[in-house]
Amino acid sequence: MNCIKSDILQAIATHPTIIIHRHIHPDFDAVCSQIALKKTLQQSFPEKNIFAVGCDAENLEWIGSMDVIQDHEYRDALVIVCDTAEMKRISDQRFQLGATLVKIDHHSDGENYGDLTCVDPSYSSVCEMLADLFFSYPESFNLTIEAAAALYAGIMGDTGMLKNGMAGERTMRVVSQIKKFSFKPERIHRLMKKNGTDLSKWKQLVAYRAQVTEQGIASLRVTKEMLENLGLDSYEAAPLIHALVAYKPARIWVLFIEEDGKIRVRIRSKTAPVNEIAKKFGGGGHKLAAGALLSSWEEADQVVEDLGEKRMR
Ligand SMILES: [Mn+2]
Repeated sequence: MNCIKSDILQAIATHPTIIIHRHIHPDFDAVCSQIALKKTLQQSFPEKNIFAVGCDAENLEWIGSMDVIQDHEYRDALVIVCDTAEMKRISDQRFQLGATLVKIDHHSDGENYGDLTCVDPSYSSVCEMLADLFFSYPESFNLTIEAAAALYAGIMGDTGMLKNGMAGERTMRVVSQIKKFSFKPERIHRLMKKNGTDLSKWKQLVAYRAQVTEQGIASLRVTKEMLENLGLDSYEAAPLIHALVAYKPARIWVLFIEEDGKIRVRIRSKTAPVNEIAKKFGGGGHKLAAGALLSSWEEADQVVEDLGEKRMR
């Protein structure tokens, strides 16, 4: 069924749990629409359970992180899929487990899926669609600064910073409404630029600083001091994991980044499952991509040691 804005609001209002998906290999609009919807629904419907799921997107983590949820959460849930034209491209195929499925997309040539299908190619982006929905029902939706910033980044992403011809009159109108929230566009522009696909800027750092153990575990430790020298914050340095995978041949890759007195670890693996070890250190994730927050560099050594033992078995 082709749906209108009020149908989306109705679907949201009548489900206790809402799980938001988007496509694999996410771009700005995919993750930004997902996070903006999650934050807005959390703020507007505090009694509901709201989750955003899908594969990790480290270079977009500054927008918001993904939730790791169990299958049973899908019972009675409304599943909303953002920015994804075809079902096979939906990240986390459990979207099918929900009670009701809604597609929100702006691609004209997609597949017709979902109990409700909201597709309108006249929008530049799904973020513009959501902004229009939120501003159409101000009594139902409460935006936060984080949600506004994510909507802004998603619109900037799909319109090429308003330069690629996708931005229309409505785009400009919602951008001006979003801008009433006091986020810093210059920070978003900087983060968008830094988190493009150009990994070559990290090549030397990986070459000089990464270590590989006999067991094939490549690790890179980014201290607070290194971050300062690089002029980055801990989120901006997250894409280093891609550079580590790209430039350091190994079986398992481990990136440690110091943040606020703790150490964020990201683990990627070619074949050996690594989520159990992430779980052991209070984290989680998927079989080949997991992470945790550690309290010391000694724990970081322990992670590398444990991964090495796993490899030997
Ligand atoms: Mn899009």
